[in-house]
Amino acid sequence: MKVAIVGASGAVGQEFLRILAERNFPMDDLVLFGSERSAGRKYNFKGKDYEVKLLQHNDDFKDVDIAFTSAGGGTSEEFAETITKYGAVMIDNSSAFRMCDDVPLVVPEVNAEDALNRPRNIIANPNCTTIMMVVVLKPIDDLSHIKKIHISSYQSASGAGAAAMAELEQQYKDIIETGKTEHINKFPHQLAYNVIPQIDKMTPNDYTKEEMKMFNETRKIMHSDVRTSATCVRVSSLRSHSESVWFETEKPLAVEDIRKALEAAPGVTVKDDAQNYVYPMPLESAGKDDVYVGRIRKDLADDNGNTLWLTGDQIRKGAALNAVQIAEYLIKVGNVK
Ligand code: 11C
Repeated sequence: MKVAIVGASGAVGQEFLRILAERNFPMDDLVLFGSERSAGRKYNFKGKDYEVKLLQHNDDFKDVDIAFTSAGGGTSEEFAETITKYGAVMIDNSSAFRMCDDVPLVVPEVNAEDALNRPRNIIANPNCTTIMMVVVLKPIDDLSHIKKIHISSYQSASGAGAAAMAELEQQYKDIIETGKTEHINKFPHQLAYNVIPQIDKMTPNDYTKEEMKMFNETRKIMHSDVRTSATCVRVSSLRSHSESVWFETEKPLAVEDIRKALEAAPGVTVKDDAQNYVYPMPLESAGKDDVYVGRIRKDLADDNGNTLWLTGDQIRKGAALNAVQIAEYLIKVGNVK
């Protein structure tokens, strides 16, 4: 089994290396790819150094079985054919193919089997905010169909990449030392000591692209007609996204039944004893695999509604871990070339 990582120097690329090693992913060889900026860098994987090769249109993917790509939508679009030409499965972290009819969009806890039907040999990894929400809502949807979702997200700097995390830290340092910061490149406004109610570009309906991803991707992954109305917000935590989620089910559900379903669900940890100050927070979920859930309670404004709070590591379950779990599933069912 030969594995390729495209975008090896990025925050998600680096997380791929950690997760593949940690999980002892069944592979014999590894090849790293990057842009001109990162080509030539070396990264250690299980005691051996690997040099990043320049991603080019050639036969470098001939022997590759699984390619994890995380180098932005433009690169994925440009190189998809080169990557998949000889039968490699491309598991893509960008938004380029997510809503294409001939590309499955997969969260293994929800719709693993969709990964088996991939006419272009591309499988799309959903947006991090969507992944974490559907992992938690799937076991509830199994109790009673979820018709509507309202969600407000609290997304960390990590969602905008490694350079954005560094920029947030620099902003705090600048402000503490000089009272102001000039470092505003990766976010549309200063993020330190602030929250920004815009992630990704605006669309004509006055929702952002990130908010529309939540609407569209949730329906595709859950095979559902659910309607999701989101406000996605950048906050100044460094790593791990959080979400406040209100959902309306066809039948009213008791909080205890929801809690039981979540306790039994794969990839979910319930941490819910708010009377004693126990609930999940991004500082704790950073670096962990599960999505953490708490504050489960009745919605006071909707008889068929409940509400909860969740938090999960955007770089792990929201990106690299989900992609690796898709690959593990394909290997388990013998569906790799
Ligand atoms: C963020 N969710 O937090 C974004 C990052 O569509 O894969 C991931 C964007 C995407 O900024």
